[in-house]
Amino acid sequence: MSLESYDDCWLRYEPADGERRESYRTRCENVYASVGSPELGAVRDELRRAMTGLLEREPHLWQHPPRSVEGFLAVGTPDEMEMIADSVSTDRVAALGDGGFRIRSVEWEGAECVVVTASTDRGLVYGTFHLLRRMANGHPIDDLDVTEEPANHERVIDHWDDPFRRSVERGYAGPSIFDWERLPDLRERYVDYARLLASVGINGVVLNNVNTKIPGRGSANEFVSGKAGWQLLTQDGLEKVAALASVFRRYGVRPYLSVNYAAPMLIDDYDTADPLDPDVEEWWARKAEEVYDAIPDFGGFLVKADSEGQNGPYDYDRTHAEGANVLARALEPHGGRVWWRAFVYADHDDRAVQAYETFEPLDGEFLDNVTLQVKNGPIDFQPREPVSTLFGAMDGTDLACELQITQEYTGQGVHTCYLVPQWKEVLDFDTHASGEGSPAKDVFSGSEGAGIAGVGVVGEDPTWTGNYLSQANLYGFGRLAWDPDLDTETVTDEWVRQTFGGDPAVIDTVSGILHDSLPATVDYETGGLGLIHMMYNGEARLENHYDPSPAEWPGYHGATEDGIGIDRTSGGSGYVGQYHEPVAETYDDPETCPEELLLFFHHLPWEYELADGTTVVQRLYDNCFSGVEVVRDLRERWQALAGRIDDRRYRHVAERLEEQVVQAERWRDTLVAFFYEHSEIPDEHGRVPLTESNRAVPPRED
Ligand code: GCV
Repeated sequence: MSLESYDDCWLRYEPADGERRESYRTRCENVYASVGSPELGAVRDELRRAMTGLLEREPHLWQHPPRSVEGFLAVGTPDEMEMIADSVSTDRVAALGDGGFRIRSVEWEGAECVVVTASTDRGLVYGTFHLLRRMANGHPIDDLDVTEEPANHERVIDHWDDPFRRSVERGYAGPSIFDWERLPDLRERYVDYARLLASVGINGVVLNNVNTKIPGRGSANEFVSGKAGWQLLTQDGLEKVAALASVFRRYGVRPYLSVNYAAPMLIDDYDTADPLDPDVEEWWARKAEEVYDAIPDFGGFLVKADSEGQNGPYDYDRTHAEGANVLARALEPHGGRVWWRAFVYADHDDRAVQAYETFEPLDGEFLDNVTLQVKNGPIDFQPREPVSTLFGAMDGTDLACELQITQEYTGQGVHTCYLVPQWKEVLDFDTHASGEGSPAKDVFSGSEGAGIAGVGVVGEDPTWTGNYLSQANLYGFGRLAWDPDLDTETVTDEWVRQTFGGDPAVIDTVSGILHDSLPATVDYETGGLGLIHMMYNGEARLENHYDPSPAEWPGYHGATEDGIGIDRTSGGSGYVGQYHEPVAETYDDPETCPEELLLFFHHLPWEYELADGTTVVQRLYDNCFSGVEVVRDLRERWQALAGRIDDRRYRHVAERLEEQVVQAERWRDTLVAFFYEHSEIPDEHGRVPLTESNRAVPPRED
C-alpha cells in the first residue's frame, strides 16, 4: 500500500529470490542514469523505488560510470552517454521508432552491466519498465539482448469521468481519481496512475467523458446540466489540465480532452457550430492555440457526435467528415489529432449496420490527423459480438479500435471476467480485406494515426478497479496495445507473478481463474450462441446493465414462440454483407456460422439442430447451467488459496466471487425461464425452474 492508502497493483516490487537477487544486485545496485529531461527524473525515481524493493537495498545513483564496482545498470541515450554508445550499435538505436528501446547485458571495463537505451526519453521510460518487469517476474538479466518498439503508435485510455460531479460513467471503482475542484493542486495518486500507465506502454489519456452533454436536456444553447466537460476548454479548465499534463509528461503520457461539438455555442454563445461556417472554423483555430499555449504536448480532441443526444454535424446537415475536419484543421499546426467516434445509431431497424453505412462511404474524406475510433463490435461491448465490419473497410482512413476495459456488461466491479482473450480474438480476427491473413490488428498498427483506445476502469477505490482481479484487464489492455502479438498466457502469467508473487500454486490457480472467467460469463449472461443485450436497463437514465432482463430487448435477441436470434443474413438485415468474403459467406449460412455467433446472425427455430445434434434451446439451457457451475468452481479454486496470499486480498476476491455465484444464478434462472416461456420446450434434464421470482421482467414502456 502507498501512503495515500491504495494498492500498488502490479508495481509491487517484492524482494527477488535469493539466488536471483545476487545477480540483480551485481548489475543493478549501482545505477548510472542520465539526467535532464522530465522523463529521466521519472526513470530515476522508479529505479530507486523498484530496486529498493527487489534488491532490498537502496541503489546508488551515479552521474558517471562507476569504476569501483562489480557491475551497474546504465540508462540513457547513446548521444548523452559514451559508455552506452560503446555498448550498442548506435545506428540500430537511432533507427528505433518513438518509444522503442534496446536492453543489453554487456561487459564494460571488466564490470557486468545492463544497458537500457533508446533514441527518445520516452523509450527510456518504457525500457526501464521492461527491465523491471523482467526482474519482478524473476527472469535472468545476465544475458539480455532485447529490442522492442510499440506496434501501435497511439495507445490511449478514455476516461468517461465527469469533471464536475467527479462521477464516472460506467465506472465501478468509486469517484473519479481526478479532483478537478482542487486542481491545479496535484496528488500523489496522479503520479502513481501515470506510473501504472507508462509501465504497460500507454501514451495518451483522455481526461473527461465523451458524453459532454447529458442526453435529453435540450439543445446546446439550453445546456443546463451541470458544467460537464466543455468547461475544461476555458482558461481555468486549461490551467487544471496543464497541471495534470506536468505529471503525465514525465511518463510519456499525453493528455486529450473530449469536446462537445457545439463548444463554440456553449462557451462563447455562438448561434451555430456549423463546421462550414468561417466563424466556427476560426473559433476552433483560436481555441486550439489557447490549448497549446497552455499544454504544448496536448494530444488532441475526442468527439462523440450525433450519438445518444450529443451535438454533431448532422445538426447542420453536414457529414461526419466535414464535422471532424474543421477540428482537424485547427489542431494540425500544433501536431494535434482528432479522435472521432464511429459509435452512431438511430432510426435503423438493425443497429449493427449503421456505423458501416455511415462511415464507409466517407473513406478517404477525413484529413490526415483524424482517427476514426471504432468499437470492437457493431453493437456495444457485449460479452460476445462479432468484430466490427469497419475494420478492413476503410483503408483510406486511420482507424483505432475501441475496447472497454471497464466491465459495463460483464459484471461491473463485482464479477471476475478477464477480457484479454476477448480482445485477442478481435485483434487476430481475419478481415480478409487483402485476402487471407489480414488480421484486424494490422489495421491499428498500420500508420502513425492509428491505434488502440480503451475505456478506462480506475476510480478512487483502493483497488483502483473495484474488483481486485480487474486490474488484470488494465494491465492486459496496455500490454496488447503495445504488442498485440503477445499471447494471452504470457500476459496473464506476467500480471499474476507481479501481483501475487512466485508461489506456483497461486500462479496456477489465479491464472486458471482468469482463463475460465470470460467463457463462463458469456454462458450465463447470454446462453453462449451469440445473443446480446439480455441485461436490465431500467427506467430511462438508470441504465443498470448488471441484472438480467431479456424481455426488455426483443429487438436485440428476436425471441418469439417460433424461434430466437436476429436475421442479419443477406435475406435479413444484410449486415453480413458488410464483411469480406469468405467471412460473409461463412456467417450467412447457419451450417457454417460459428456456433458462438449463430444467433447474432440467424433467427432459428428453438429446435434447430446444432452440429452435435443438440437443439438450440437445449444448448442455451446447458450453457446457462454450465456457466454457473464454472463460477462455483472459480469460487472454490480461490478458496483453496486461503493462507497462501494475504488476507486482505484473499477476502476481497472471495467476497466478490460469492456475489458472482449468486448473480450468475439469477442470470441463469432468468434466462432459462425466458427461453422456456417462449419456446415451451422443457429442459431435457428437468432443471428449468419457472417461478414468480425468475419470470422475466416485462418490457419497459417509454
Ligand atoms: C459514454 C453505451 C454506454 C454509454 C456510453 C456509450 C458510448 O451506450 O452505455 O454509457 O456513453 O455507450 O460509448 O458513447
